[in-house]
Amino acid sequence: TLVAGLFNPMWAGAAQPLVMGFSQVGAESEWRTANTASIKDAAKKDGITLKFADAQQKQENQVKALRSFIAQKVDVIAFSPVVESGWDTVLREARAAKIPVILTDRAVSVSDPSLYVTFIGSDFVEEGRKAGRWLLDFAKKAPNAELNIVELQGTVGSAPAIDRKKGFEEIIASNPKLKLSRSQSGDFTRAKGKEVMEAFLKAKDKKIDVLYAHNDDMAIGAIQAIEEAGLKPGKDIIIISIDGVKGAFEAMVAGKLNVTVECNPLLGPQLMQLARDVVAGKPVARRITTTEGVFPAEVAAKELPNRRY
Ligand code: GZL
Repeated sequence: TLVAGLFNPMWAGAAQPLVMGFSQVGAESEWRTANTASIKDAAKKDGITLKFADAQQKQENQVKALRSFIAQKVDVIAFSPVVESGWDTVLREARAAKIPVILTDRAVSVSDPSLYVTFIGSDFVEEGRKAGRWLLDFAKKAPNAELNIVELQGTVGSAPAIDRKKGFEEIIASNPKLKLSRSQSGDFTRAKGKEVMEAFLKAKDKKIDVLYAHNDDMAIGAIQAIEEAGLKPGKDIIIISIDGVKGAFEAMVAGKLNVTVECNPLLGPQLMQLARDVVAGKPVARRITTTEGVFPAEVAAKELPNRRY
C-alpha cells in the first residue's frame, strides 16, 4: 500500500478535478436548453466534474438538489433560482458546510447577501426597458393611436418576470397612449403562452394592438393562438419579446414577430472560470452582467446565421 500510495495522483501534485454541483431551473424554453448546453460543454472543456440536476421548474427540487450537493461535499455550488424567495435556510446550510455558492442567470432575495459569493446574469430590468423603448419609438409612427397592450409574464415570482415587467412599465409610463390592459403568467413556456393568449383573444373586450412577452417561447406560442384566431401576428398585433433564440429570428424572418431583446444564455465558460477563482479564494466581483443587444425584424435575416443559440 505504501508503494501504491506513492503513486496517488494527489501526492504527484495532480490536482483533483474541481467538483461543481449545478441546480438548473428546468427545460422550459429554448433559452434554457442553450444555457444547459453551455454549462455542460464548458465543464467538460474545463475538466470540471459537473453534478447536474434539472428541477422541472420546482423550487423544492432545487432545494433537494442543493442539499444533495452539500451531502456530497462538492467544492462549489452554482444554481439558477427558479424564484427569488425561499433560499435562506438551504444557503445557510451550504455556508455551514463551507461550500461557496454562485448564482447564475436569476437572482435571489435573501436576508444576508453574504449567503452567495457572486451573481452572473443579465440585467432584466434593462431588458424590460429596451422592450419599452422599442415600443415608444414604434408608437411615434402612429402618434394619435391609443395602443392596447397585453403582457405574457414569465414564471410568477422569478427575477426575470418581476424585473422585465418593472423595466417595461417604467419606460411606457412616459406615453399615456400606451395602455397595459391585461397581464398574466405564461410560465416561460410555448404551451402556456398559447393558452393565455387564447384567453386574452377570447375576452374580446378591447382590440389588442400589442403583445409584450417576457420570453420568445411564450411569444411563439401566442403567435399560434393569434393565427388560429384569424389574425396576422406581427401586423394586426405587434409582438415584442425577449431572449433572442433562433425561433424568434425565424418568426421575425416570417414577419410574425417585430423585435426580440437579447438575453445571453451562454454563461458556461465564465461560470467555470468564476468557480475556479472562487474555490482558489481569489476575489471576484459580486455582480457580473452579460452584454446584450436588441434585434428588430429588419435585421433578422442578416443576423440569423450568426446566432449561437
Ligand atoms: C433569463 C432566464 C429566462 C429566459 C426564459 O435569464 O431566466 O428563463 O428568459 C427562461 O426563456 O425560461
